[in-house]
Amino acid sequence: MRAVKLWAAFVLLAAANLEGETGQRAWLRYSRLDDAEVRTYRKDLPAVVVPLGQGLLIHSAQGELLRGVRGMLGQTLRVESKVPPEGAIVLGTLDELRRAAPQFHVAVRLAPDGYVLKTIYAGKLRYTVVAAANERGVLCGVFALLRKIALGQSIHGLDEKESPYAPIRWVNQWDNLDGSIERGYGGRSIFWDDGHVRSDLSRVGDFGRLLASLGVNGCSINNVNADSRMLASDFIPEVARIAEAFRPWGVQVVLAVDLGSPKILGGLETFDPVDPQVAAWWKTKADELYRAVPDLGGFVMKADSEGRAGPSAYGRTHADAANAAARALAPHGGLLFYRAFVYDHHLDWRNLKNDRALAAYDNFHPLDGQFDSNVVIQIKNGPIDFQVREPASPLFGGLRKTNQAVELQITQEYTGQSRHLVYLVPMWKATLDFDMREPRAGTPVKALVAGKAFDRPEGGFVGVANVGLDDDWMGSQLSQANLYGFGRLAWNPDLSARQIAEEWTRLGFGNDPKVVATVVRMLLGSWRTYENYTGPLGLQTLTDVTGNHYGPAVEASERNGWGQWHRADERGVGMDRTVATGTGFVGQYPAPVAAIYESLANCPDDLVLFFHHLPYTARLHSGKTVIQTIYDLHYDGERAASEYVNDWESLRGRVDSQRYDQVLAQLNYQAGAAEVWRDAVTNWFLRASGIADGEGRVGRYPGRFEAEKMRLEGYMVTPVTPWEDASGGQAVECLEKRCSASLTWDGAAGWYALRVQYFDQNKGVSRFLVWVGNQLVGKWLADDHLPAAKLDGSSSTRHTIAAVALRPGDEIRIEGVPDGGELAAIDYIEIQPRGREATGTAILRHSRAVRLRSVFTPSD
Ligand code: GCV
Repeated sequence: MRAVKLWAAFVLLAAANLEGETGQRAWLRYSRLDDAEVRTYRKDLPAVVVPLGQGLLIHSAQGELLRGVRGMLGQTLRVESKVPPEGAIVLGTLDELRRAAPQFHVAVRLAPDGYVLKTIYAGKLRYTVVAAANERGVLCGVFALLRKIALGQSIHGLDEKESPYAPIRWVNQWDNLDGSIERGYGGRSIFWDDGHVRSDLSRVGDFGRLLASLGVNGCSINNVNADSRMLASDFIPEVARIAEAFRPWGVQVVLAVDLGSPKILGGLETFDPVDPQVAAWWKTKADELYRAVPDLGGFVMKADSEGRAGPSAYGRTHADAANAAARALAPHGGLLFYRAFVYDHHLDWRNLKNDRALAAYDNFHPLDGQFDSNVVIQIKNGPIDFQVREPASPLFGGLRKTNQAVELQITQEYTGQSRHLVYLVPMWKATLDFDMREPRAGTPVKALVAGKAFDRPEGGFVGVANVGLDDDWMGSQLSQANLYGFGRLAWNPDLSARQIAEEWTRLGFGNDPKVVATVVRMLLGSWRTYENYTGPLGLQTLTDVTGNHYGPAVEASERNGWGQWHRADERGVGMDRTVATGTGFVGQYPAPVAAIYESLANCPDDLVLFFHHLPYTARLHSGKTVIQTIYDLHYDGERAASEYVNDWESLRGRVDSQRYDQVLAQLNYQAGAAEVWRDAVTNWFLRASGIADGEGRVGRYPGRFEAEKMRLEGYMVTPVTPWEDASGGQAVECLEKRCSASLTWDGAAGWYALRVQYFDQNKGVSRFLVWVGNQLVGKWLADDHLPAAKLDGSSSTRHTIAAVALRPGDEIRIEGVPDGGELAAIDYIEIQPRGREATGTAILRHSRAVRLRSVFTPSD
């Protein structure tokens, strides 16, 4: 009986919490806990809070504590300025605490930003102490205390001490001053609009709070492809406003700067970094900046990369360039981050020894020891560019006398652009935990970047966040897990991917065990799923590397200077990077690591085609051939993606309706996109290799009718480029006002799902109507915002009509009504017996059906 009552209470409470949420509060929702938990925490938490000192961050910590306790426990703490003769929560730096409450005897050694949470008894009185080496640490401690409450952890007898793993925990934003964000998927810039700082910076404050809750202590506010205007004197007050919005959260502003600034902006004749005039310009500029923003974190610089100005213009080194700006920052305590993402994008692909992967190490290893002590080399996790899987960059092991930081990409550029669920923490862990065996075995990359391995003064973690003004910050609710995960890993890279996923799910969606188990399972499998259908075995993301980096395009990374090659041809696939016969990249690793990658016997299957060129018939460690593995993994990936829809549907009623619907629509889209990827890549390799799929799937699609083979009225057949992005390599497009494509059903009578694969270009909103005989059975708008103007795998998407009764002889007719430059193009229709179409049901029920009612007039 008691269990029934508890269950009923849980359901009621859950229902009360299920009204729509936008996602803007992210993991700081502070939703009301259930009554039993409220009772426990009210008992364990004193009623009074005592902030020690007048500091801005102490004030934020106090405010946050009040806000969190009010939200989760429904009570308002009393604020006192002195430790009272009753239990209290005491917040302060260790120095303040020693002064105000010497009787507490809190004596610990903490790194900057580290904190202690401690329950202290004075007679019968119980105090909860949040103390830290500095004010930011106090704020971190308060967020940690609130997190414990939200996660349902005991705060009864606290005795915890935490210090961050590394001093640098920064995010970069690639925001342009016009308000766009390079590789940003969560809307327009929170900082800039139309060439100026936004008048309303409330989202900057909100973002600062999210970052502070994770212990992130710096944020660069403009694109690394930097506009030199950032440093203009009349622009500095705009930067100062952003710094002001971040300041209460202890987040330091960082600027991306252009090495060419002394010439472009300063009017000098040169930007040669060793020219004394140039050095003087940097110094004057830094002094000016620090007068306006005394807590500026420093600069980040992209030079000699992808067309940016660089020291090579004057025959100088990267060390010359970095040191010139770093010396101007040094007197103010500022850091200069110099990006190791330097490579020649005009490489000759015909030369089999050329390899972009070599570039970072080749450029920076010889300069080890020549950088000033406030320079940090910012190194992407892998040697290429944020691909779906890369080995750890060998440069992490190649710098002994230079500070370094790892650059991880939170924004999902090559990993589905927030439209595909990809939880990146396992990928980052694979790099951070990788044993570089330098200087000795047992040296993970995280220890190298944190400066622990070679005792460097600076080091740590940088994440390219690219949040935007969208309510959900990232362009999708589930992508927030990556921002959360970055921050948690930057604080403590020893946390497991599961631990972080579980924390994030509980904080974001509550403690319902089914929600937690389901979401965590989806998150943890999602990288592998995406990798399987986009580029397994180390092939990297098989996408358009010189374009939108989104849909399938197997050959796009071949035969161009950008160098993301896989060298697939009719005999085999993979990039030979061995020392013995390839580009020699393997030789950049310390010898024990090189021994793993150089030999086929040791090289893990996951990276085998990154390091070796193999015939399609070669057998992997798994015992399967290369080609069969490519086929199988793409089918596995597509199947796993379609199962996410069912997984998520099982949470209906347990997650608030707004986020439930948004995530469901996203997962439905992903399931369709995964099939586009699967078909594109497997057909490409079938054509290249001439070797059939042992399971007979590739090239055979029962129930699929190509649009180009249907009866067409007005529709014209058109080739699709690349050919693998459309079934049969062709589609039909409508150059008239209205066109139709029809077929006569000659299958058995029964219930069927009709799945229309069409193209939703971003040039208009075309309409589609599906008729069976004279009956309209489906209609929708092509109104998604996919990153594609042309017909290809990026614009290809699907609409499913869940259950239609068909009889032999029925005419099925798809009508398309173009709009703007969008030509209502169709690839094919698939007719599947109902029951094999679980994902389609969901589309109709949850995403489109609702919209259809409002956008079509009854006469349609
Ligand atoms: C900011 C990749 C991205 C670019 C990005 C660059 C970089 O090439 O596609 O958009 O530019 O990396 O990290 O500098």
